[in-house]
Amino acid sequence: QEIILVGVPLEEGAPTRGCCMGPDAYRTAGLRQELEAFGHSVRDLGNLRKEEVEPLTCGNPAVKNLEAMAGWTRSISKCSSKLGRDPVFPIFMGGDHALAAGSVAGLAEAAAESGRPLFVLWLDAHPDFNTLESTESGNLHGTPLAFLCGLPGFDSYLGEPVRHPLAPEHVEVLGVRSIDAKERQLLVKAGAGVSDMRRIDEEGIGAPLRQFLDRVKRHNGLLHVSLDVDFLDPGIAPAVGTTVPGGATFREAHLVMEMLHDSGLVSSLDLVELNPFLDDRGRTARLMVDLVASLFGRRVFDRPTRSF
Ligand code: DIR
Ligand code: MN
Ligand code: MN
Ligand code: MN
Repeated sequence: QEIILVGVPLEEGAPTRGCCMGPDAYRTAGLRQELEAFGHSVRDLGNLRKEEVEPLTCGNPAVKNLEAMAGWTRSISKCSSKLGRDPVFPIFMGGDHALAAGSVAGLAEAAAESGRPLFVLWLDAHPDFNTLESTESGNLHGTPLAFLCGLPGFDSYLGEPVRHPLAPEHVEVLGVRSIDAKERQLLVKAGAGVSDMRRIDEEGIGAPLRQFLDRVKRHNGLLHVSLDVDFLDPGIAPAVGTTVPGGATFREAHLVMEMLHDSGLVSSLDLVELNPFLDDRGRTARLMVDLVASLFGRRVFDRPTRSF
């Protein structure tokens, strides 16, 4: 299956500038060459641009860059709904996590036509489950998952409500260690799956992931993975504006990617929140490329097939 790289130089959702350089950092770190080296065919479509939109306002004065958010969501979702209908594997190279509002909205449309349910694995220190009303920071990268689950108040993003909201029970947020009070209420009420760091410490990161993958498999689902750099511990991945201590280790992160590969279920990927301006000689970008390699089958030894 051909891998399609799409650059999305969006940075208006994050509090710190610099995510606009993310797509080129992945190119410089050799994402394409790494995948080609073990036999995948890769096409890089270059970078998307945001659409111009009508003037937009909302009731919460804290909200920042709403028009940019809407312009990006519309252009990204058009691209991703097209790619979702093709027999390709899209990788969206961000850009901050606001990107996922567009990538997943478009993929959800394509999935609805295919008749298969779309599942989403959100690898992140944060659940990104704020609404335009609940957000205190006003940074819209904290909102895409609430938007995608169909919470109210987001009509400005696409100019209409999201057409195919995710079923919250088809969502798993893995790695959470920072949440806002109202965001927690919204997330619990919606009933999306969450595995926080406490659960990962007690059970190991493989247990919640295996349960989720079993569910995807039983439903014959498509699986989108949205990987936020801050899922990783800041000690190994400093290039992100919103570091939170206590993140996934090198080995946990690779295990997640290897299990995802073995499941054969993953159909699309976001790489988000990389801020090359904050990196240390490119090591975060290179780690992200290595994680993608694990997701696409790089391994030390083959394993006996496990039935997921
Ligand atoms: C916080 C932080 N919940 C917010 N969110 C972040 O601003 O809404 N998401 N950093 O990645
Ligand atoms: Mn995020
Ligand atoms: Mn995050
Ligand atoms: Mn179901």
